[in-house]
Amino acid sequence: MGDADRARLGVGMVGYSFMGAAHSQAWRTAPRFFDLPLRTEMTAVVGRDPERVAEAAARLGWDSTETDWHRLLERDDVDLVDICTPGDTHAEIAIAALDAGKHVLCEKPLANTVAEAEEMVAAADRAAARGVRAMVGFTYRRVPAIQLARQLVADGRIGQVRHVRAQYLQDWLSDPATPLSWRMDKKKAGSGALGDIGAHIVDLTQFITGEQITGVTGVLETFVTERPVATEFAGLSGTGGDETGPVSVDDAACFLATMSGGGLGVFEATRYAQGRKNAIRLEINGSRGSLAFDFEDMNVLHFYDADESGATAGFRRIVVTESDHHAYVAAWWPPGHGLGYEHAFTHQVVDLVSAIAAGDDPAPSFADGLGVQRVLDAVERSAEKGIWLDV
Ligand code: SOE
Repeated sequence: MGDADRARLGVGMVGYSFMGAAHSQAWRTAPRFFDLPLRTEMTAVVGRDPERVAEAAARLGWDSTETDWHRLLERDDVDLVDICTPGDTHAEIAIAALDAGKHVLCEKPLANTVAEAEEMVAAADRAAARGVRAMVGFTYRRVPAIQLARQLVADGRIGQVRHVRAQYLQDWLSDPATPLSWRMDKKKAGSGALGDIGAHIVDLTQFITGEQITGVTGVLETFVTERPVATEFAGLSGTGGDETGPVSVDDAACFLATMSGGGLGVFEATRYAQGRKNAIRLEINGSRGSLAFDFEDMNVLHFYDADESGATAGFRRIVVTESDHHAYVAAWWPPGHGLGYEHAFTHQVVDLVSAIAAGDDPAPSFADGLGVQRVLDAVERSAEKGIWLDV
């Protein structure tokens, strides 16, 4: 399709740090590798400091800057607001944007509380009635191996799900000298490892199995309760001075879960797994087979088919890079050449833009985000009380 045939979709992004950079890369790359149904433009990026946002715009490829996100809602050349800010701002920006008729892509977790997430779902429902779309950014759904895992479960290849073992392991807080950032501040982030990375494995579990988590019992732990105040912080690292401040969120979260299909889940999210940088490890055991995935080897899915027997039966290592068979792969490289962290963000843009053009509600929806929020909330309440709780 030629550019002239496509309607324009102007994007305004709020925030330009780690997630903002990942989203910028996706907005830049998606139209270059995929035949998008709309002509996306990186219209404006928002940040409070005029010099820093100007530098970010030049570096990340945005056409203009604003220092107040409200301005995006007044601009006719902005059709979609992409929210890459800490969780305490999600509800206010998303609801205002949707009510102003702008499509919204919101980083995960959807909100800091269930109440905020419920208001966001109400705003998304109001907007959908006017053809305005909302999506929450659980990007790992768009890893080709995860898509294949979901397909195999849907096709009945592992039968009834009995066990889910889900871990999200990082180690960037292992050093007590790593300074404070918004991610360690409950007011800004809502929770720690639980909401930041635990949210991903909750979403992936529900996405792959097509089931819901129905009950949980959890424990949360903060191993280092006081850290240096940051003099600078970017991404997941920074430097601190002599002054220290409190860590008000969990460093690690572990919980057991019951699933709607009758299976059991064991979940672990931590920022203290030395040596594990971004290990999302999933193993699903069903009545007919098993699946295993590790994001640190993200182009591979392991599949065990219990119907096979004999000397060669065993886990099969599937390299998920075949353009004829694996989601998104055809737009990229020849077989075996592999994708990385940023590709899932590009796929997210592709799916969102396609849904907007088709007049469909994109997934994961704000309602999906609320579902995850309810699980996180139940884990927190259960950990506080030391009891089992229904979601
Ligand atoms: C930090 O733990 C983080 O950046 C998460 O916030 C992201 O969602 C994940 O993709 C990578 O790790």
